[in-house]
Amino acid sequence: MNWYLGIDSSTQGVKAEIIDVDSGVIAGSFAVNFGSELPQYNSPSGFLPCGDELIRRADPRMWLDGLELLFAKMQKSGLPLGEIKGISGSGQQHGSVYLNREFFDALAALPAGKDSLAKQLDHTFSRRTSPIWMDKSTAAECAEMTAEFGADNLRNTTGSVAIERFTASQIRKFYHEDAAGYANTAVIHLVSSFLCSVLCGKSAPIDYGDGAGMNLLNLNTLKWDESIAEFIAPGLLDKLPEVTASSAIAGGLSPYFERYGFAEGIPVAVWSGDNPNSLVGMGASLPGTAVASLGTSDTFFAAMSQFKADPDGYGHVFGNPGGGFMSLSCFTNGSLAREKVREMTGLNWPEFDSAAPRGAGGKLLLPYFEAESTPLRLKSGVVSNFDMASAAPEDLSRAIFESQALSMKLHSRWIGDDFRVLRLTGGASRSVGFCQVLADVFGVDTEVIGVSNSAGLGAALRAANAAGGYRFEDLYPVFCGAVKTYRADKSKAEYYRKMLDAYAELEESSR
Ligand code: XUL
Repeated sequence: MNWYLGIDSSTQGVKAEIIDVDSGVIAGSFAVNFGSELPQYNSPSGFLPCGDELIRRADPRMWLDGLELLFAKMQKSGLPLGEIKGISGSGQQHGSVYLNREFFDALAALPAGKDSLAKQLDHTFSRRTSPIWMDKSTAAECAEMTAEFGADNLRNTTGSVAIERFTASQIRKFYHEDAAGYANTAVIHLVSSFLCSVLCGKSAPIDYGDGAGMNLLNLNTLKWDESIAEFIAPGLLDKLPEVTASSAIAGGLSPYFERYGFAEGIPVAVWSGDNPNSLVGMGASLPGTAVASLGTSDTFFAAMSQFKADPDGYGHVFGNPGGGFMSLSCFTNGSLAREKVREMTGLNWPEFDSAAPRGAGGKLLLPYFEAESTPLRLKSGVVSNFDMASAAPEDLSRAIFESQALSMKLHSRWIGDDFRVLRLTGGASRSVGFCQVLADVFGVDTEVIGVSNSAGLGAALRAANAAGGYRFEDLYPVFCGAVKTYRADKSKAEYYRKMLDAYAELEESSR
């Protein structure tokens, strides 16, 4: 049996996908929810409640207990975990874990200890809580980074302008607020490399995929940028793990995990961030396929062979686990906005979804029900070129679908439009009306993928690739097939060309 395990440590819980590459099936899926299954961490949504809504931190011991609970569930299922030939994983991006110099010995001593991972590593945290990607409290540090290096320079070096949730500004804030805690820190890991270290029983490297979400990795050289690191905090370069390709093997599985039935020493491939893993899980790491993940927020990402940054500064560039780079743009007002507009119509979802083709064209809205990240709008405020209050329900349905698709197209032009297929995932990929509009606006066939945990599947596929030598192009048709295809209606190409200009003008007028 050739089984490979992908672990996905996300904001609200940790999941596992075991793939069987011989039969081409998912042999097992498991999940732990932090809020309901680890209530002692008082983190119902995966982070510690905080009066300041800009601050979002989590207790890293919760991730360790979550991992062990997950392994216990897998063992209890009776699946032959000893058959697993390799492991990799996915971590929520940007979050950081601060460890003192005792971390290294404590990792090596894990197998001999009787206690849980969280107990054995408890004394190794030099910062008790980890800032996660939802934290927006580092505006001052981002301003300092921009003043020092310039937005364009940061973007062309690290792939992104200075971003609050990215790790560099978070490290600088920690250094400013707790210089002694920073001095006591021997190594700073990402969520991904921290958990990989625990699996291997030694400090693991950060991969290019997740490392690029730190504002510290020079994407031209694929090395830590010394001048940025030194500016962020003194001696930071010495506290960063090595950086490496996503296909590298970090080490063998620590004998600690034999207690769950895993075979000792099986290869553990370096972990990556959830978005780079999703690129693989969506079967999109090879150029030619773009992905729109349609959730509360929408994200749009695609493989890029050459590094180039978004000239407007909204998009990000990360390493692509399949080689080269990937783009990522986040649209805050995704399902959040679709839902608000639906509520205005009084229709239920199926009615709202099917109404769009009957709506009048030419109606556009900027759906900023909340502050938006692409394009950056710090304050909420919906803008439209028609009277939304008196509009017919079908007009509103068409307007929101077309506007969101046009915004995605406009803000993904910087990556080039050489993709032939757009793959969709997330809740709104069940919306027939929206999927058809996306196909027509982009002018490419649009496929819905039947994978619900693309990050976990991507990690399992990466394990099969790195540890088993399987090629992504052979794995994709087996594990990432489309369940539905929407053909682009080419007769609408001219209309959408004009609408794209109209949308760009409306957006410009809202600055
Ligand atoms: C990407 C980002 C989120 C997290 C979510 O930049 O912040 O997608 O990775 O887990």
